Amino acid sequence: MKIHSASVIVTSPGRNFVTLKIVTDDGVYGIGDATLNGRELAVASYLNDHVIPCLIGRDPHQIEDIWQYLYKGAYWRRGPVTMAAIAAVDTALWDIKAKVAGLPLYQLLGGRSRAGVMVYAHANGRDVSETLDRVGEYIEKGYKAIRAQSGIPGLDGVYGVAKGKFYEPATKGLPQESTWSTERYLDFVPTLFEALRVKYGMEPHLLHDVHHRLTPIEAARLGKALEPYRLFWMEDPTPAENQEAFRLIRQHTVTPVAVGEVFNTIWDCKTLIEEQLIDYIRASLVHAGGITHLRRIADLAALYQIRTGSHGATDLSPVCMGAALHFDLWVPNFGIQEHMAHCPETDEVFPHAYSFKGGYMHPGEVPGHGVDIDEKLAAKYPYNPAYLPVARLEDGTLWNW
Ligand code: KDG
Ligand code: MG
Repeated sequence: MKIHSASVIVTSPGRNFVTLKIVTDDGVYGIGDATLNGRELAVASYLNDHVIPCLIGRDPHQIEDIWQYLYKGAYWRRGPVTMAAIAAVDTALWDIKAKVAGLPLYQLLGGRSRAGVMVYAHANGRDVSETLDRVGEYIEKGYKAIRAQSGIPGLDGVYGVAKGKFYEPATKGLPQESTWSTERYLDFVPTLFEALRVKYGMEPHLLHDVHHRLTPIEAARLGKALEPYRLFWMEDPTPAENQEAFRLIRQHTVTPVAVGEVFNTIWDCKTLIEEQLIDYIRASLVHAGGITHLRRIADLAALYQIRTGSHGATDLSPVCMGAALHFDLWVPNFGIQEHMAHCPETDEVFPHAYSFKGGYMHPGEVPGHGVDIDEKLAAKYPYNPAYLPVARLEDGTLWNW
């Protein structure tokens, strides 16, 4: 069996997605997500101009060799563009292998380790009362775990809070700017979680995303203040380029910490894992080199009782979601999976076998990863340039969004 051709499909059914399709000379095809929010065309070009020519004629079953070839062969290692491109190839090849075997992908990874994949939903509101209502709606729908984000008095746009019906940070035109105040945030967040625990008790798992906004000592203070509300996790408290900074957070608080949605490789989390500075690793299939690399990260994490909690925002396409659910069903040290529902247009372009029931998702039993792309429909939604926002402090200093 040989790789006959490969193509990149860029489509915008509600938001932008980049998808790689690899076709074999037997007519079997596989697809992989290559979406890098706000920088989509860089990955499309990397695939079209540099990766696809190297794939033609190769044996699609040699997933490991192709991964090493693309990683080591480029000479320039790591980075979000390179690793998203490699991830797309890897996911498409696993899809092909599972289709040829006639098995759902999780069976090739070692079979299922659990009955379903616990997912967390996103609840957000302009103020505490609206956020409380949204959390209640997800509890009604059967979710066991919910992330809560709220507007903060005195700040215009806050990360994770929708202006309209759906939260979607990437917008048309140049990047939107919002104002950030750590002081206002730190005073506010414990009041949100206190209200949530008073209303819903201790049972639902509650999560919160700090989105890289704090310094280590501020993160330590927040973690300590949130301890009475027993969060499932506090996410990305401080930018994680400096992995050593988490030592300080760890010394001060027992609130569990989740990090890694912007990571590309095992090297980004080596210290965090080996020194047990985090509790959940959030690296995703699409941004960390596909199944082949994510399972190396998960295996390293398992040595230190760190569990997975993969990124799953709407900018990770249904293709990533489907493949991630197979991974999650298998991975022994699974923790939780993020799931932000896609809009109906996206779901139509990417027909999928995965489903949700009672707080858990299941990838389905069809051969492969169970997600397809309707190319005719995809062509009706041309690329729509959009940027993620930036944040500035009240005095105008550029901050971490
Ligand atoms: O593209 C950026 C988003 O995926 C990110 O802001 C979402 O932080 C995020 C999350 O936890 O889902
Ligand atoms: Mg996040």
